[in-house]
Amino acid sequence: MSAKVISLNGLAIGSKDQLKSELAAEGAAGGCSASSCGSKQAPDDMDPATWAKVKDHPCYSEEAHHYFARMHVAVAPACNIQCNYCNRKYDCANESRPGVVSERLTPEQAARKVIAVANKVPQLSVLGIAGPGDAVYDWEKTKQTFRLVTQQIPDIKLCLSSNGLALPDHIDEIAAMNVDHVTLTINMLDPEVGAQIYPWIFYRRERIWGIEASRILHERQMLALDMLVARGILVKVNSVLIPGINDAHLIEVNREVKRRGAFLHNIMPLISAPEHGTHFGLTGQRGPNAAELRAVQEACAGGANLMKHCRQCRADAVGLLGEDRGQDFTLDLLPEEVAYQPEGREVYRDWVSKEREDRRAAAQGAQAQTDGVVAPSALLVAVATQGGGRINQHFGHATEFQVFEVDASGVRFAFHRRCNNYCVGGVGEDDKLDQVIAALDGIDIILCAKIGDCPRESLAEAGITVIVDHAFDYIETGVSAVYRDRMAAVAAKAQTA
Ligand code: CLF
Ligand code: SF4
Repeated sequence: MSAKVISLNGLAIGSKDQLKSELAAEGAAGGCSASSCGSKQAPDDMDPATWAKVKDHPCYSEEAHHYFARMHVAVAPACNIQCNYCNRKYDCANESRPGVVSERLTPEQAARKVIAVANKVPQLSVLGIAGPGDAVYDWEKTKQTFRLVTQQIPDIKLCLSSNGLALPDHIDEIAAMNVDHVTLTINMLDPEVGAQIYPWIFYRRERIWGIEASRILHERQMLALDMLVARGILVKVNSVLIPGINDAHLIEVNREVKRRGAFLHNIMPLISAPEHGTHFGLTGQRGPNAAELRAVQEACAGGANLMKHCRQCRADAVGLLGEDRGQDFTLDLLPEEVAYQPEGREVYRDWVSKEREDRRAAAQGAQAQTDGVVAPSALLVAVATQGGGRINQHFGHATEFQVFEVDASGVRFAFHRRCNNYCVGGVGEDDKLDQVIAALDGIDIILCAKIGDCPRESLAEAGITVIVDHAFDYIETGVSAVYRDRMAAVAAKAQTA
């Protein structure tokens, strides 16, 4: 562990005691005052070559998303299909949240932006192109961007997102460019289902409508998946869950993409509102609620591994998943010329590699203490974290909580819950607290670095216990400890009853 606290763009790294003293100083300077009222560790079943590909990719490894950042550059506006959940004026809904227009970039502008971000955000490990159209249909711009960036930053991972229709035409170039990760959005196997999602496709210079369009799209998507897998490229399949259209069908999709060798399946909730101007938004097609999403995910158990930590980020997102620093790097803020400075990323990687070993050992130690606990039920523990795999955020500053399920067999990431931060400028706002409590419905315990008396009491009234004793511990260590304490209390109560 490092001997002193280092701050890398807001992520304080150092020993727990050092971080605690930083917190005390910060609290004095304006943290929430008491008076104001989102795959696992290196899996044993993963071969070393695959682990080497995913260990620094925040989307392909749940563990990596605590440490590494991705950035998207919006260089690919053109698309060759129409999805009923997409309005072309907005970001591609396959890999982004519709609603905010991206700043479109030329490949040269994009390369300048990536280098500027790499110099300022040492966590950066992946460059993804996710639209705002289709990164493979708009191939020349995608290819040129990757070429310009890798000339300067050879170790950056390249990631693509596509609907798959054009992908077989570019498979050899994709493989030759060392693209290790490709996301295919596959919402159906059955063209009858597809016809309810896609009105048309543009294929071989022709616009094709209806079931025939979906039949071609399905065949091309399966071909794309097979070709990528055959070349050793890791494929994540994204599926948009559309209640009443493909919810039950996605279980078949999950089984089929597993059979064909997909690495991960990411089932994303449809985001639909009239103001997005999409067909679904305008016709009242709703997205699933959290319980419906979970039910489909649970029904997929035993099939392709599920990604559960997706944040449905924008086509120009920058930063750790769950944060978006895109507004810090808009074109007008970039220098005209920028040279890559590799030192920050190198120092950070060295630190991460030591920290990971330490965290893994701590998690194993915590689990060893938990072994033998008789568990009447699992607990859901929400963690306020700003990265690094630690419990290191004030309750009032959290704009999302990562929720872990824990029982006697271990600690697992379950899902995340978003909210508006309760505390602004050191003052908590009651109406925001009500929203945060609603967002945390069903949670048993919150672990955070600090909280005021007022929100703690309101949360207790809602049946949620807040614990700060594990501030700056690793998440697994803190979650395991509160689980053991809770189970010990349950056992003691049973004995006295
Ligand atoms: Fe981007 Fe997608 Fe690559 Fe990740 S996002 S192209 S695989 S680098 Fe990640 Fe964002 Fe979810 Fe996508 S959290 S929307 S899964
Ligand atoms: Fe929109 Fe992406 Fe679908 Fe194309 S593939 S229509 S850009 S959501």
